[in-house]
Amino acid sequence: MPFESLSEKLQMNLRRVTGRGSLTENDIDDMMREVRLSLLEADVNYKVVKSFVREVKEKAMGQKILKSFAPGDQVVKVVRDELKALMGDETSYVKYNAKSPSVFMLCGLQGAGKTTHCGKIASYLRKTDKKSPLLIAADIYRPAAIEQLVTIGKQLNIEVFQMGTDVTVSEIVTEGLKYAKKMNNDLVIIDTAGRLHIDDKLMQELTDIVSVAHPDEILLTIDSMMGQDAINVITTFNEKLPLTGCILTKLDGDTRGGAALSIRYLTNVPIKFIGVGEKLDQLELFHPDRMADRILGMGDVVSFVEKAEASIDEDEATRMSERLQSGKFNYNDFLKQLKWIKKMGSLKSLMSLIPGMGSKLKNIDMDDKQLVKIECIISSMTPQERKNPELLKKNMKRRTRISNGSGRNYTEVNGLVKRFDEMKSQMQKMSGMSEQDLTRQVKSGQGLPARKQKKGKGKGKGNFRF
Ligand SMILES: Nc1nc2c(ncn2[C@@H]2O[C@H](COP(=O)(O)OP(=O)(O)OP(=O)(O)O)[C@@H](O)[C@H]2O)c(=O)[nH]1
Ligand SMILES: [Mg+2]
Repeated sequence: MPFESLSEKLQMNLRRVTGRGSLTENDIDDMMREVRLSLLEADVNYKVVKSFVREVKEKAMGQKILKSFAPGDQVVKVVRDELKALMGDETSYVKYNAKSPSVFMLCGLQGAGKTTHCGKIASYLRKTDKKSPLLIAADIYRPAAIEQLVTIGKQLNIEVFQMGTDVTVSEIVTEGLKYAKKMNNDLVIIDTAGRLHIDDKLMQELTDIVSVAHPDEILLTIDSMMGQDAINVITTFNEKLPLTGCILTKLDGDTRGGAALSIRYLTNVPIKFIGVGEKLDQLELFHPDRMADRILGMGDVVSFVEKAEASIDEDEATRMSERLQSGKFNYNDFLKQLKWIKKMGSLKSLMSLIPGMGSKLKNIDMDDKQLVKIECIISSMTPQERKNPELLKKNMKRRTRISNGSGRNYTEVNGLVKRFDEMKSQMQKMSGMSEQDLTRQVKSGQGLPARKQKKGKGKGKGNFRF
């Protein structure tokens, strides 16, 4: 698997910061030093690495992130987003001609995968876009090349147009296009000859085909095993031919994958497809976002941050965090937190993103039924009571009224008030506590706040109950 080693190393470095409630510039510097090394080892071009590291640092050091909730997780997301940006941000799809047929031409060095990918792409687009493709065999230097394309055509049940090896490629393409019109093929894919090195004769031939066929797509196949040399090949081809994209082949091999991360940034040629095996269905559209996720393998963290960003207003979150720390936290804030949690979906894993809770309460269990109960009880409080939790302390009359109004029994209301107070004071304490202190506290059996100690249950993680 390409990227395996890169992926492992990046994850190892990033896992160190995930879930962290606070990050310093030094932490980010240390992390980025390691990230830089991992990228260079994966054969990513040094210019690309340099720019990548600069961008990530700049964004990660931003006050907005350092001061936000779950800064560690947000840094992971910055890394993901920048990886994606390196690879072109958006998926780049093939473009068809309004006039039929659309013409695609594949070119590239010897053995890069042109002939195979003519078949793969034809079959892919027949399936996804209901195209009716015709393949043109324009590699006249090896008789075997034509046979290879014909065999692929037979396997896929796609017609191959060929005129042998005794005519010029321009003639073959001209006749092939006429044939496609006659047969109502709306997509023509031209297979061309490869060379060991780029030479003028090859380039001239390709230019001839371009002037005859006016291709809508000129796709360069690049063997991903080439590593950094790929950049030179693309640049040279692109000087002579207006490339519309490239196909990165053999990504299933033991390539380190660096080319995938360097091509777009250095050549501005988008990667449109990736070849992931010898079989004719082993072709994928290239999606920068999915590739970034595949490399990083930390979709969990990234999607938390995205969900949290979507459902929590950042200024509101900062205000909430300050209220918590200053002890002004009331039932309104609490209810707001619960609503955020609900909006975010899955509960337990998202606790760490709630402002003020940080990663410290990650291991607390709270089930969704509890939430509904709590919401009921708080909704039956008067606005004054919600704003000022003190009013409920030692006030049986108010609690009875709330119990009647919410349909929850008196003990439950009592429980909520008690736990709320405990939690509030514990959170205040914790906000000044380091992660180590907290671990020590949990290990020593003191437990986490608002936790009912039950022997043998939850392995010391505690249940968050009201
Ligand atoms: N593993 C793997 N092998 C591939 C892939 N694409 C092509 N190949 C293999 O690579 C070899 C060369 O592929 P071709 O399609 O013949 O390459 P070409 O560019 O047409 O080669 P020439 O016509 O000789 O220039 C074949 O054995 C293919 O099966 C891929 O994505 N993964
Ligand atoms: Mg070939």
